[in-house]
Amino acid sequence: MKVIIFGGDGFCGWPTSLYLSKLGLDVTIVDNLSRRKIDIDLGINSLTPIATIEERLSTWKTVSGNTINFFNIDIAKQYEKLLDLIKSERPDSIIHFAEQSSAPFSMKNSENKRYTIDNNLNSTNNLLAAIVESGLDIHVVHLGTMGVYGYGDNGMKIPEGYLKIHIKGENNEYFEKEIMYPPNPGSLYHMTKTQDALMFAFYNKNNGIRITDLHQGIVWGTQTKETSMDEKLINRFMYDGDYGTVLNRFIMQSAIGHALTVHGTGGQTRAFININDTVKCLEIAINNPPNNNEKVKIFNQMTETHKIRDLAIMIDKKTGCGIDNIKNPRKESPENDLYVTNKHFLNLGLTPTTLNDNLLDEITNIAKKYILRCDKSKILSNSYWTPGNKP
Ligand code: NAD
Ligand code: USQ
Repeated sequence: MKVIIFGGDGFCGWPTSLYLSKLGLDVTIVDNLSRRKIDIDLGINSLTPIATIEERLSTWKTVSGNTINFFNIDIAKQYEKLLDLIKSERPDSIIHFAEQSSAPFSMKNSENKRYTIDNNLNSTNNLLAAIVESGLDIHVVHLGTMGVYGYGDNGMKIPEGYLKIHIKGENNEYFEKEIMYPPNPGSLYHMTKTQDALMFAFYNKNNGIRITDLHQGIVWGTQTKETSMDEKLINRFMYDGDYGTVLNRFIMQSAIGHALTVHGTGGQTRAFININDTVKCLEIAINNPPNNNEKVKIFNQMTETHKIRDLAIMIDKKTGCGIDNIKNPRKESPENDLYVTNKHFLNLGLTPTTLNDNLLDEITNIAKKYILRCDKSKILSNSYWTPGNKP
């Protein structure tokens, strides 16, 4: 099977590319390396030392014998290059990770707001338009987010994408309808994912493109079996206030004895998945495409839910680093529950990696190992959803 991975140099895309290459798939990466440029612009860095894309690919060739091709294309801007690539490569599947991926970055200032909308929506639309223009039957697998649903719905379990509703008619009769779950984004980044979902529904209805949209929770962890094969293959680990996600941030903070930066009371419940399960989910998704004429498949790609304060208590108990309840820089519910259905992936063979199994390993083998690379001045988030959220 031939697969192009858009955003294959990123935190989720890189381990997925190696995993699928190891399985024997013909893998091509497309990435404009914008994530590396943003690191330079923000003066931040991965805790783990990231090799250049050229070093990554040549090391992979040496350790695995497999070649991964790479094309530096900005898919939001370079439409003709994108189209030519799709026409010449003729992939069976395209995995689409290539979007600005941080909620705090998207809310930091108007430049970032405009960049995030422009980059993410044009990336997705260009990809879909190019598939239509190529005339090829390509399965698109997109990385969406759990945040399209908002978090928590008065105890109701969040379904996988679609909701059956009953509407009361004029004569008190009830009409049944299936709709997309109402979008409720909490940041401009999350909003781009809700707009992506609408584009998928349209191109699927109008052009019959086969699409799987994965509503992924917060990814934690760093290494997979493949990225551990050589230090030049190591995966990215962000801990800064823009790109570091909560659990990896807490893991790093605990390693340096920094009190855990819990926003508000930490009553927010979120969905999580380990990076090793992410790559497995991508394998499952490309092996189970929708049929022609099937509507967009939506899978919830998460394995467990936790309240942020419970995570902090768990890590504090293991490491004694302490907890700091700071004023929440975001506009979000101070408390929410979250019940999520994820039966599609479980039924297709996903065996979840749990936090309890791997948390301490991650603190010891990654955070403590690279502790000297940590820039403590980048830990606190300085992106505020509204001026009122400033401390
Ligand atoms: P990342 O920022 O590390 O990776 C994204 C990659 O896409 C980067 O390498 C970047 O250079 C590339 N890219 C961005 N815009 C591009 C463009 N216009 N053309 C070509 N390449 C471009 O992010 P990640 O954490 O690996 O996330 C991957 C995807 O999964 C994103 O769409 C993100 O929204 C989604 N996601 C991530 C998480 C998470 O916790 N990391 C959770 C849910 C969903
Ligand atoms: N939080 C803290 N302390 C911190 C950092 C975060 O309490 O130091 C809190 C936030 O206020 C929020 C929660 O932890 O309530 C999650 O924050 P996060 O930064 O880990 O996650 P988020 O901004 O939602 O974004 C991440 C990824 C994004 C993905 C999303 C999945 O960056 O790409 O789409 O997780 S989800 O959250 O399920 O929508």
